[in-house]
Amino acid sequence: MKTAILTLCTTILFGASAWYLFNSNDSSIQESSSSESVLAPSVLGDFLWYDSNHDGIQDPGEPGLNGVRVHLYTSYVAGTYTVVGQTTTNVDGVYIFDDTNSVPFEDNRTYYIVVEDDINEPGTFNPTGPTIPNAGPIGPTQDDFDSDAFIANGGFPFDGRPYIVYTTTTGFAPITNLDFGFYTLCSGLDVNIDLVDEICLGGTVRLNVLVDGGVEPYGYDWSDGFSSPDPYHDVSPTVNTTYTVTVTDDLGCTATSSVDTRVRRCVWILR
Ligand SMILES: [Ca+2]
Ligand SMILES: [Ca+2]
Ligand SMILES: [Ca+2]
Ligand SMILES: [Ca+2]
Repeated sequence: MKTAILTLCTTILFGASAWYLFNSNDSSIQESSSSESVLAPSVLGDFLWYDSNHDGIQDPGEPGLNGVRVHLYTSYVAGTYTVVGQTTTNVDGVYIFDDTNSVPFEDNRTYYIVVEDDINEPGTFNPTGPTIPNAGPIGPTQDDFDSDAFIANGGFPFDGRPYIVYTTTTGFAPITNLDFGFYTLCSGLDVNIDLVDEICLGGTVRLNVLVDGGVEPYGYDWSDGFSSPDPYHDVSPTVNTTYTVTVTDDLGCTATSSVDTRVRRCVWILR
């Protein structure tokens, strides 16, 4: 009696799979029916985007980031990290690690997905950093629409770069909710308060705030507890007082400025 040789081939079309059974007794080939399912290929991904409104959520109209190098690391020896996969985002900002560009994924292994390029706000030279991670309402689809990236800072060879840690389990399935959102850093926001002359005791003076850079609208929070959407604050100090304003722009970036007021008794001469 001859022994049948089982040959299992897999054709991968983004989740659609088929197997083929070769029978050496009669050289026939049996193909699986489309209704039969096998495990989908293991993938890790899949999105880098610019979080225009800095809410940590993938909103309609927010662009994917094209041509960004993404590497996959793992550690086979404690303290040593090896690149085991490399890819580049496509025109839609999508990255995928699978059998074509990484080692086969192992069960119960920790992988580090690292963005290797500096990111600028699309169309500008404004540097960006990772947006708010794990934002949005908790629910079964939260991870499909949030960002998961932090800046690495743990003795990794990729310290200082955006990264996501993911540990596989057994029966590993496609994972496409490991996403990197970026927003513009706050370096451009500058705040000053106009110089103030001496104030007569009992008088009022307007502190005017000048803001440069950042993204409107701004909010103004003062050291005496006053908050306003307007760039001024009318004050009536009775003693010399330092006022500090903290300006917050629409991206959540902040900048501060202070001014000293000097109070004196004024003598009014009536004629
Ligand atoms: Ca957003
Ligand atoms: Ca998340
Ligand atoms: Ca996510
Ligand atoms: Ca995703």
